[in-house]
Amino acid sequence: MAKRIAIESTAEAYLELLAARGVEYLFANAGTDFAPIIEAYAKRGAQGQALPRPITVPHEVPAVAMAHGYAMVTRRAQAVMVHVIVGAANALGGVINAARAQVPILFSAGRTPLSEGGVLGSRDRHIHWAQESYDQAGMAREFVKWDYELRNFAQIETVVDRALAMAQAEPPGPVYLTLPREVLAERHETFEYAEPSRLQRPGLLRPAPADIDDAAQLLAGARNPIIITKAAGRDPLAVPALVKLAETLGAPVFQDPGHNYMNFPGNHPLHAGYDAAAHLEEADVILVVEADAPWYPHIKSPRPETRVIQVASDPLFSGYPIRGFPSDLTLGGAPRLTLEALAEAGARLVDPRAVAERRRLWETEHKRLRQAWAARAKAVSTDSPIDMAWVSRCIADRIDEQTLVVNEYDLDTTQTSFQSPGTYFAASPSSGLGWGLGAALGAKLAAPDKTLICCVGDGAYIFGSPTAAHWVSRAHDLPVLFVIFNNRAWNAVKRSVTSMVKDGWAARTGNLVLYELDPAPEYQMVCEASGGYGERVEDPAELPRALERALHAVKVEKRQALLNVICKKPTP
Ligand SMILES: Cc1ncc(C[n+]2csc(CCOP(=O)(O)OP(=O)(O)O)c2C)c(N)n1
Repeated sequence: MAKRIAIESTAEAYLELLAARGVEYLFANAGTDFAPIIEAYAKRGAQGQALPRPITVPHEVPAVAMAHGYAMVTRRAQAVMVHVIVGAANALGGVINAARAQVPILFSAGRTPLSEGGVLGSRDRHIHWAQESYDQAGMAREFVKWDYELRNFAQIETVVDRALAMAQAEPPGPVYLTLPREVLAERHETFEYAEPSRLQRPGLLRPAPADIDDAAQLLAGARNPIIITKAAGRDPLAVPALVKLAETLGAPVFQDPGHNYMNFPGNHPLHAGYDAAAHLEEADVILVVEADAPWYPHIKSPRPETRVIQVASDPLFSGYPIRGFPSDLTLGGAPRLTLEALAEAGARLVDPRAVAERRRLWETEHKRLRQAWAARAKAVSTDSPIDMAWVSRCIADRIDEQTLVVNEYDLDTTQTSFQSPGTYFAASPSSGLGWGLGAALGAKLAAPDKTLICCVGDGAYIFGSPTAAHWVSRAHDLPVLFVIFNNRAWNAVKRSVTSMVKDGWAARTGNLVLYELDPAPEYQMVCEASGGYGERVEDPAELPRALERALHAVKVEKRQALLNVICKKPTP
């Protein structure tokens, strides 16, 4: 059905269309390029017309991360708008994260005015010359599924609908739209568009039945099949399908250490922990589900005769220049549908006695692991400075079905046990630091009734533009509990030196540079400065009560909280 409305500018038509297409939020970090957008907000606000809610985010890193966090919870793309080339450059790390995590975002930036005079919106500030680049989208092009510059009013419906369909079609990802000021400012009186959109994105695809049969036969005939996954849970409905398949085969499911979604219930007897490498040699068939790097060939590989089946929305990880993992059977399409089909076909082929026998063995291994993990936390529970395993255990003890956890680095997932899909989210495989704070705020916006716990290293916290993030929390009423695992160091950097060269110069001399974060600020005061609850925690025995106090602030007082937990510092 065609809808016709009165408008005043292209910017107004753009906002009308975003709202009509279900974009609820515009995460924005503004500049002079925003003048027509801000004008249109004022006009439509005065007249009570529909708008994506404007969310000011005073740094681009949390702005993009908020859109990422919102979309990873809802699976719906929201809009981000930043200021021309400079804002886009600040945002780029977040765009890379969204691309590698397959999260849809309508990323946009103003474009400096095209004309030097004569048109409404023409250049009128000194910055308007230097802020032009030859190819504004070029800096992001490798990491977006589509980019375009809005050229005129007539194409706006096509451009917005194409942007949203491209971003949300499987596998999803960010798209990039640049918006020149004069085009946005152009005067118009009416706007007509189709409602609902005439450009619906494609539905989910499934592999051909013959490929499913081949894979099911391979899996059902295996003596020791194992499953490795990193991001199956990006689609919450892929989780029950994975459970069904694992049960059908009696096969263990290993989470990649960098898993960024809840993929498999933590208390399920076939949840086999995080170390598939230890079992690669025994496996005769490996099913890799949405895992970009299921093992590290430099350290350990499966036996050459082991058959590998890869299941993913984009099983070749086509954005990666080099990726050499074998795939004897490659199943594209929606993992949810592939896994269901494999479970169904596999059920007809398996030997139930062999399945029961394998399940018994893995169940024993599951219990052994859980006991070992619990014992480890207990063993360090009184250590001072605090051990990160103890912090993780204390947080895990306070996670209920109403809790969502965002983890950028230091929460030790051996201490946690998530049962429901969509309750745990970690950094993108690209790991551009600074994602956690914004992602947690975006997730809270998407799920206001949930309790959000955001776990970050002190390094990750600094990268997340904390003053901006805490400002957003207060300004937009998004109470989140932030827990800093404060080891006064970039341990990841330190570890990389000693794991690459075990007894090299750095290890022998103890002269390890570029990894320390001392002297550490009183991070809790940064949160307090934006009206939040802040506490520095040094006593391991006090940690459970400190968490209760912080959760009280978040849940009852409805304000953000930050625990600055002083952890063991890695030594050279
Ligand atoms: C934007 C960006 N810059 C640098 C890095 C490299 N890097 C990876 S981990 C890390 C340190 C993280 O420190 P912290 O959050 O304190 O966790 P820790 O390593 O101490 O456990 C750095 C600097 C990165 N991943 N992203």
